[in-house]
Amino acid sequence: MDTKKYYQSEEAIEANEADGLLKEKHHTRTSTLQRSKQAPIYSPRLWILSIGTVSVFIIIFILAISGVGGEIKSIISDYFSSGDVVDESSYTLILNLESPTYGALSSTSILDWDYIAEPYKPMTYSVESLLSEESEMLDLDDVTVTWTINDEEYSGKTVNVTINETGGSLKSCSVKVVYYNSDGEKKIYKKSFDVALKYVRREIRSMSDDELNTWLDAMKIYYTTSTSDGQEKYGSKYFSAEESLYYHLNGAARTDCDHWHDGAGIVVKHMSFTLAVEQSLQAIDPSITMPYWEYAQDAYLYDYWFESTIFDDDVLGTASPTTSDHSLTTGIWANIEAPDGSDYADFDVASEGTLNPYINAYGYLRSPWNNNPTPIISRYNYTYDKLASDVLPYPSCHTMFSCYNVTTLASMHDCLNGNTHGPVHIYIGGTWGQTSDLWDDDDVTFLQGIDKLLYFKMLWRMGYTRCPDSCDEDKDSDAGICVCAVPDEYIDTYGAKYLLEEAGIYDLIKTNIGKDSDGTIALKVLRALEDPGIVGEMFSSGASYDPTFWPLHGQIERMVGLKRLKVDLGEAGSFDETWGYDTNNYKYLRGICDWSNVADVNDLTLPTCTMGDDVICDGHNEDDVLEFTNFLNQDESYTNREFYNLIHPNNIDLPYVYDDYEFDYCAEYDSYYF
Ligand SMILES: [Cu+2]
Repeated sequence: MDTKKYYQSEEAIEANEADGLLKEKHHTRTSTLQRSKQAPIYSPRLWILSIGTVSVFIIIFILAISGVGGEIKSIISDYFSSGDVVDESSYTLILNLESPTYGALSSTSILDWDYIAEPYKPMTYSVESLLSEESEMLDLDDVTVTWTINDEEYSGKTVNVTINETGGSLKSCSVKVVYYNSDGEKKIYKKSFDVALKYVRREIRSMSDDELNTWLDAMKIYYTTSTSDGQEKYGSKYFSAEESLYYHLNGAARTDCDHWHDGAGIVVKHMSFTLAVEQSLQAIDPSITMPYWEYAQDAYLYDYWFESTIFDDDVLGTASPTTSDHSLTTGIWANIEAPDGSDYADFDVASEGTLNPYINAYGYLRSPWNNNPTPIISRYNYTYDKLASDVLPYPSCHTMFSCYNVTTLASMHDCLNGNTHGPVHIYIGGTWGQTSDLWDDDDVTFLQGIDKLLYFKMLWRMGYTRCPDSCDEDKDSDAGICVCAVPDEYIDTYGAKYLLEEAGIYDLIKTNIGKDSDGTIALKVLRALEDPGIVGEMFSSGASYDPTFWPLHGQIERMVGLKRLKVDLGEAGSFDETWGYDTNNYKYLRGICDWSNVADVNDLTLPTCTMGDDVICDGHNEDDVLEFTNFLNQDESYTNREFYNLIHPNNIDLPYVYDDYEFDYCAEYDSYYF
C-alpha cells in the first residue's frame, strides 16, 4: 500500500514539476508581450539591474525552501556563521549506519559500499568518533550534529531515518558536526557519504520474530490470493503462488526438455524467479525480503536434518508428516492444496511441441507424471522405500566448497544444479505409493533411489512411458490402473534393451545388469522405471508450491556472488564466466524431443528426438530471454546473460544484497576456507 502511495506521490511531483515548467514558459512569453506594449518607465540599465537583484533573491528563496536546497541552506548559514570550516583532510570523522534490529551489516566488508540502508525500515545513523585536526578525540557530548539524508535534514548525534523507496540506488548524504573548542572557537567538520539503498536478504534463522512473521503472513496471502484479486489490492507486481507454480511447471514439466534445470539456465532461472516472487511479496508489504536458508549448516547444528527449526510448525512445517498420504496437515501451512488445474486443461500439443505440462491425472496443478490423488502438499523422508539419508548424503561444507572451488561458471552451474540444493529437494519431497513389490527382485534393487525418478523422466520425455491423463481416485488407484506404463506395443516392436539404449539409460546401468543375454533383466528394469509412484512436491516439477522452495535458492546466489566478489578483489584465482554447462552427470535427457506430431498422450506416435550435448534446450542459452521482467520498474526484460550481469553483488541497480556472502560456518565447523 505504501509503495503505491509513494509512486503516486512521485508521479504527482513529476507532474507538478512539468506543470510548473510549462506555466513558467507561458508566463515569460506573456510578460514579453506585455512589456513590448508598454513604454519604458526606467532607463534600460536600471531596469536590468533591479530585475537581476530580484531574480537572485527569488532563486535563493526557491532553492532554500525546496528539498534539494539543504546544502544551499547550510552554505548560506555557514557563510553567515563565524565558525571555521575545518579542512577535511585534517580530521577523521567516523560514522556508523546500522539496523536497530540487526546491528551492522557483515557484507559491507566485501561490498563496494561502506553504508547500506534498508528500504522501509528505520536505520540508525550515528557519529562514532571525531579525531580533530589537532589529533584530539573530541567528546561527542560537546558537539551538535546535523545530517542531510536523502535530501531531508535531521539533527542529533544519533538519528533514525526510514527511506520509503524501493532498493537499488545510491543516496548522497552529508553530516555536519559543530564543536566549540576551549577557546570558544566554533569549528565545523563535514563529511559527505553515499548510502546504498538495498533490501537485505537474511538467513531465515537470523531474522527477528517480527520480520519472520511479516514474511510468513505475506507468504500466506501469496498462497491464498489469486493474481487478479491480489493485483487489484496490491498493484501490478503481485502474482500468486498458483501462477508461480504454472511458471515452474512450464519450465520443468514439458516433455520436450527441461527449460529450467540440467543446463546453464539453472542459476538465472531460479534467481529471477525468486526475485519476481520477492517483489510480489513486496507489493503486499514493501519492507519484506526473501529469506535464504543456509541448509548446509544444518549438517552440523542438528543430529538429524529434519530437526532444523525451519521445519517448526510455525515456520515452514514438519519435514515428514506422519499422515498416511504424507500430506501436511499441521502447523501454519496445514492443508495447503495444489490448485485445481481445469483452467489449464486446454492445451495445443501440435503448436507447443510438448504434452500438457500443467496437470496430473487427478486434475491438480502438478507434474503430469505425479499421480498424487491428495490435493494437499506432501513431504516424505523416504525415497523409494529408502531413508533419504541412505539415498544420498545431506549437503555439507564439503559439497559447498567443491562447488565454490571451480574455475568456470559452466562447472559451477552443474554443481549448483545437482550437488548443493538438489539433495534438499529430494530429502523434503520423497516418494511413495509404488504399487508393486519392486524391490523384492535383486535384479532391479540398484535402481532404488533417486536414479529411478531421473531415468523415468528420460523415458517419459522420449514418449516410451505414458502417464494417464485422467484417473478416478476411488476406482483406478485401487486397481493399479492410475500408473504410468510403457505400452506393450513398444516392447513388442522395439524390445526393452533398445528402448533403454535409445533413452541413454542403458549405458549408465549396463554394469549393474551384467550380461543379460536374453534381455530379461532389461525388461525388468524398464518395468521398474515406467512409473515414478507418488512424489512429494519438492522432488517434482511442482516444487515451487512447497513453501520451503522459496528460501532454498539464496545459497546458490550467495556462492556465485562470493566468487565474483573475490575474483574482482583478486582473491579467487581465475574464473571463466563463459556461458555454459559442464557435466559428467548424464542422468537427464540430453537433447530435445519434438512432440508436435503427437496428437495427445494416448497417441502412441513417438516424438522426434534430437539428442546430443550440443542440442541445447531453449531457456539455457546465453541470449534466451527470461520470463520474469521489470525488476527495476523500467519495463525492462533480460536475457540470461543480462540477468547474470544484474545480480553481480556490486551492481548498484540490483535491489538487494545478502547480509553475508561468506561461508564462515564452514571454516568454523569443518575447516573449509572459501
Ligand atoms: Cu526449479
